[in-house]
Amino acid sequence: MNMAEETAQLLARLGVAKAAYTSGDLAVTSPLTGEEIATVPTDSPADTTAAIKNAKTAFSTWRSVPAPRRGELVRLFGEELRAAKQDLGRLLSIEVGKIPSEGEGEVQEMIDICDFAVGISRQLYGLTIATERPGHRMMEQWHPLGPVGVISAFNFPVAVWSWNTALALVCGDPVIWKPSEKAPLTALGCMAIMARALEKFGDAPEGLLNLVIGAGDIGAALVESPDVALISATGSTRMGKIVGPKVAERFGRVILELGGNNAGIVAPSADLDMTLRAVAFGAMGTAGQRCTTLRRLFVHSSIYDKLVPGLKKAYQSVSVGNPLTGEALVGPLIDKQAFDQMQDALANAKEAGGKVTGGERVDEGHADAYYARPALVEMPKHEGIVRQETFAPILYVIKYDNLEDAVRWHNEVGAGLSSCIFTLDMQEAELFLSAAGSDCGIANVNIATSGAEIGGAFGGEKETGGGRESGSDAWKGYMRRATNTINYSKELPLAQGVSFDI
Ligand code: UN1
Repeated sequence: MNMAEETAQLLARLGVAKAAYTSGDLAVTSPLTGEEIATVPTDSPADTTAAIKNAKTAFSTWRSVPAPRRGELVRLFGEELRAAKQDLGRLLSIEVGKIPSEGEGEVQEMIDICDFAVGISRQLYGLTIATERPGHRMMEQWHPLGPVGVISAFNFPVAVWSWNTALALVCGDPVIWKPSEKAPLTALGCMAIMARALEKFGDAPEGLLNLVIGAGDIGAALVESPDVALISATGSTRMGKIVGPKVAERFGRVILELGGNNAGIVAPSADLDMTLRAVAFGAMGTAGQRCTTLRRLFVHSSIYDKLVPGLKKAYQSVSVGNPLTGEALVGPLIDKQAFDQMQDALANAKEAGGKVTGGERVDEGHADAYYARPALVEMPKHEGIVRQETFAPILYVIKYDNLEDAVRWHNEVGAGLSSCIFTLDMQEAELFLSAAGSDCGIANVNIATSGAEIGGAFGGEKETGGGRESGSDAWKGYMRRATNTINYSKELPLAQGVSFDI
């Protein structure tokens, strides 16, 4: 069976109608081999406007469904995902090149957020607030916000949608999803899985969940519509710089999850064996294509020669190739453009005095598939290309002598997503986590930057966009807060002691 046939079989098993992947104008290729695996019909801006209208209508009823009942839909979706985990995971491997455990891991992340959101559906708490006026009560309520536009990227094509969707649904908001054009098949799979949950649920309004597939004009229709209360967008900082101001212009709300130039510090007391394994997954896992991928490593000079040779060996020996036909830990880059950007960055680093291990193309016998050996680059200084995110498996390594320098370099980049320190010294660990330490949305000790659990709020500062998704109280981003003051007395005392007797 060739890959197109397997893809068709998986999509059919997931419940996607044949016309949705056989009769379209958008060709979908697999990065594993570069071959075409499906064609998908695309939507127009007018289709997007229609989807927004449907979502708006759905909102008028969904917002009044009790939140725990809304949670029931998410619970059913989680059940359906459990049943479809293997098929959707496999489709993820084919469509975006993930190794099987990461493909299934992404689906597990979806299941986890469903469980989390079901719990949250009974915990949309507001505060009771002490009032200064006698015979009064003050409280806050959280109400549904409105339709949510989700714009997702190729690298976590379904998990990021599910973080947003599971929370949006329990919060009372319909969703319109624009997936990456590089990953429409897994999106179709998700909608088919959701359709089964909707059927079991019974009385959800039409237009609660919408999918629009296409290019930037579709995204623009979402971003510009005053009926889309919240835009949750994941992708490059360049994209965020366009989306952010456009939504701000109409006073819409955004959750932006943009670039990361994530770094780690390896201190003298670090457990080097553990550090090596953590760095290997953080920097080479998912072929360096996570927004949380470890991209810079500051290693104390006293242990540099103990850690870096071992790391180089790991870079030289890690298995790179098609993860579905072999045991590779590093799959392909998404496309030629990603490979070219990686090569440009490496050339640039070499010019600046960088010593490169790896980085070359690995021939898997497919002209249009781009496998690259991850690159470890020893850099003399924290300057130039090191300060830019390249969405590829490149790890820049730099020696440091005192922690203040390392923390300063750490924070000296545009993005502020994820960070880590490897140390057994609690003073160093606490300093790194303190207000004067890492400036990122995620800061870890003795684990690397990627692979966050859904229970924590996910997102980052500065050019990462400032949004928070997934766990903790990220649900508040999908609701509006109303402060209510109730006078149950027979008097009318004014706040701040103001008198206004007429
Ligand atoms: C992303 O790359 O957009 O922390 C999300 C992680 C995953 C999510 C990454 N849980 O690496």
